[in-house]
Amino acid sequence: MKKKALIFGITGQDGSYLAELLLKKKYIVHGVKRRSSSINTGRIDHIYQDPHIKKRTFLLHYGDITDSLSVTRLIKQIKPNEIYNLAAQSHVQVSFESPEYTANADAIGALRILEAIRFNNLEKKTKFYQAGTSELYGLNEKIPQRESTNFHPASPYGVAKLYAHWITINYREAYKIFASNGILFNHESPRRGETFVTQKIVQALCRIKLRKQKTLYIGNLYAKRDWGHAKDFVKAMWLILQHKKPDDFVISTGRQTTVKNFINLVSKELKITIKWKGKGLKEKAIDENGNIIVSCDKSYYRPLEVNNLLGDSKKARKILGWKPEFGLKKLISDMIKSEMQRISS
Ligand code: NAP
Ligand code: F7E
Repeated sequence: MKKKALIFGITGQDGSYLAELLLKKKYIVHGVKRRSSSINTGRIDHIYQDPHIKKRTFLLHYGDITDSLSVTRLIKQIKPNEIYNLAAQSHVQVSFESPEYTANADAIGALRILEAIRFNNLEKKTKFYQAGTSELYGLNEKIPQRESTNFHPASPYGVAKLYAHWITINYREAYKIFASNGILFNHESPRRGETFVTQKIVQALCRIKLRKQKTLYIGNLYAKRDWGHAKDFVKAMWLILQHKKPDDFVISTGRQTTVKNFINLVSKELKITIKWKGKGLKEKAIDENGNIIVSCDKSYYRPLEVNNLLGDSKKARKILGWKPEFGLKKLISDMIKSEMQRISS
């Protein structure tokens, strides 16, 4: 019998790569998409339209993680072997502006799924993966951050994910559900949302290269992130649910880069020569002809910043045998290639 997986957040960056991975592994993949006023299936249309994937093995359902009835009904109908909860309001800065919605989706969303597993008596059948985040570490800058590092979230997003992390552990301990947390550090790809910093930088610099845009406006240049490729990270999600017992794992590359250096690397790859001048909000990158290529804009600064993230994924590497295949250079060249194709088409 084929295994059945249910992915909440199938239309997102990770949902789309995870669906591809599970279909390759011969799962029947059910995905939950939410109603939106414009089409939100751009990242998975190629799967749906692929003639090699029989319609019966990739099925989409309407639902919403803030709607208990739809969550419970879908889990009752599908009775999945594995549930991946990737659905979230995933933008840290937006969470300061929509804190209540972020809590409802990102914190209580996890609870709704866990309760639905229990309500439908699926504790022994259904494994649960919760999409945790390095944002849990927040203001704890003691690096590298690992499973035993104290959490100190620094945004409504981080605080909501902290609840989801602990409710996952609580349902594991109280009801013996196979429920695991992945604590994933930043991961990017050509399918990354356009308002996250890596994609924003790649898209802007590609457009500047092609003279379709003049300047990239950016926030804090000195935040440090441990950036990996989403393709590697969805493999870790699957491995976490294949482990013999439920547990929590940090997933990260173990390499750290500043936002400023990410801009330098993308510029170099695109052969845009830039020089940095000024300090603070007046810091700018200027090209050989004196054009301002990058300029700081206060509106992209957050009420509270997470400055220093660097993960130690030794546990996952040792126990799950996971390791990333993509380095930062390959990630950047993938993102640039895909953006250039997108612009030219
Ligand atoms: P993403 O691209 O923003 O995707 C989020 C997904 O959640 C989308 O499919 C979105 O649907 C869906 N969603 C949002 N609100 C929903 C709701 N109320 N009901 C149902 N679905 C809803 O995020 P991602 O980068 O793939 O990340 C996947 C998960 O991992 C998220 O939980 C995120 O918080 C977490 N995470 C991400 C990273 C990272 O660096 N990427 C690191 C650690 C943890 P629409 O397409 O309709 O918006
Ligand atoms: O910001 C700085 C910003 O929005 C990265 C989500 O997937 O990863 C992601 O959260 C850094 C921050 O990602 C701009 O202040 C500067 O320090 O790309 P980001 P994030 O906040 O790290 C974690 C692990 C998740 O779980 C989240 O779901 O870049 N930054 N200038 C900027 N950030 C943005 N977005 N836009 C700027 O213009």
